[in-house]
Amino acid sequence: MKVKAAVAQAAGQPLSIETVDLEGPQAGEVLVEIKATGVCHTDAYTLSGADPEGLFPAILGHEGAGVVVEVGPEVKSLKPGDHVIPLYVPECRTCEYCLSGKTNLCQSIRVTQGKGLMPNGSSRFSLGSQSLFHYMGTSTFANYTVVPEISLAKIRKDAPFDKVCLIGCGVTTGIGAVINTAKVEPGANVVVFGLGGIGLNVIQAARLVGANMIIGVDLNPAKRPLAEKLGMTHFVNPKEVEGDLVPYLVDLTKGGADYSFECIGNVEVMRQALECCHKGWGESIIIGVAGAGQEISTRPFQLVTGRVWKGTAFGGAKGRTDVPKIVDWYMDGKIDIDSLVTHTMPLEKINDAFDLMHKGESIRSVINF
Ligand code: NAD
Ligand code: AHE
Ligand code: ZN
Repeated sequence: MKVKAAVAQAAGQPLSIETVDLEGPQAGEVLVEIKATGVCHTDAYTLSGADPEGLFPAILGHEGAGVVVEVGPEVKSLKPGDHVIPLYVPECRTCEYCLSGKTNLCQSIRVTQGKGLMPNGSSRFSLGSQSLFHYMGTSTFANYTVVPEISLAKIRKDAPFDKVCLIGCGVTTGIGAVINTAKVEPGANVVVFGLGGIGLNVIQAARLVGANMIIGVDLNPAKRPLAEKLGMTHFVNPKEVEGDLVPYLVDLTKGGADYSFECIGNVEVMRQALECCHKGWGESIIIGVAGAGQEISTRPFQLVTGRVWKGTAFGGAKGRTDVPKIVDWYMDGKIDIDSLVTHTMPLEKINDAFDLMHKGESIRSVINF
């Protein structure tokens, strides 16, 4: 079938809106009509050329929601008409990782997903004679996409696509990092570096679990009002701090953060996030994605004296199990997604979403198809 898609032809170039060909779903695959998709910083990261797994030409996008149109052979859990959120971390429920009880990182299709291909090693998208790569197993910057069955969370039908699409990445990542990865307890002091789509969800989850101080750190003061609305108790702009940021944060928290979260992708900030943690027990969670070749460093003494460095992908959430519950939380008014959608636009304007992100003017732009 012919579908409308934003194609990333090459690193560093704007997306081009094209009519591309999409083959029907093969065994274990599902054709989904995408109704809405958010634009996450990771899409910009891959488009920039900084992603070692970045492939071009590709159809990016991994924060979508839509409706099942057709299922391929052997698909058992979904049928046409079901409402779904595509998952860049699948949940097969049979691999060693899924069965371990220790991780959400299902590995059953990770190799082909990282190569921009469906599990059988081929692409469903093409433009003329050129095959196009899938992205993160989701490719939501198209009005129709083909996704493996194990990469789809079935959600309730009354949830609005243009809001719950953010549960496909930003919301689940930030909330899950607090609840699943850090397991922040009531009364904890939390420092959040980066107040974008991810950091704001860390903040609203920290409030939800009853954290005490929720300190937001961002170079952009325009991020402050929404962060306060979602639960931030203190704002720190590193440009306004006299001297080093780390001792400033240790003083502010009277000994250091119980938990810190890096939601930027900056390896220097990752070090600050670890080192502002409380001696003996403070845990720092890396969420931000750093560019190819970049590395983190600290004095090993920081870890010897009890600080803990962790990372999290998709907030440690098992998508098919946890995403429908997070949709319920939104529908029950427990979490705020509406405030995070600062801009909406049609697919034709998707490059504006990247411009707004780079200028620091948006939290999430949502593309409505
Ligand atoms: P965003 O662009 O919306 O937000 C980033 C924020 O960081 C901005 O508010 C910006 O002003 C601030 N910032 C930049 N440099 C800073 C600095 N040196 N000090 C303080 N603040 C600074 O991005 P986002 O969509 O929220 O994504 C954040 C990061 O999380 C990205 O690296 C993204 O790739 C990553 N991410 C990871 C996962 C995961 O599963 N681990 C999921 C989604 C996104
Ligand atoms: N491909 C990059 C890493 C990108 C990355 O870390 N992706 C996160 C999700 S970011 C969503 O906005 C993730 O889930 N990673 C786990 C995984 O298996 O990809 C690289 O460095 O190669
Ligand atoms: Zn994302």
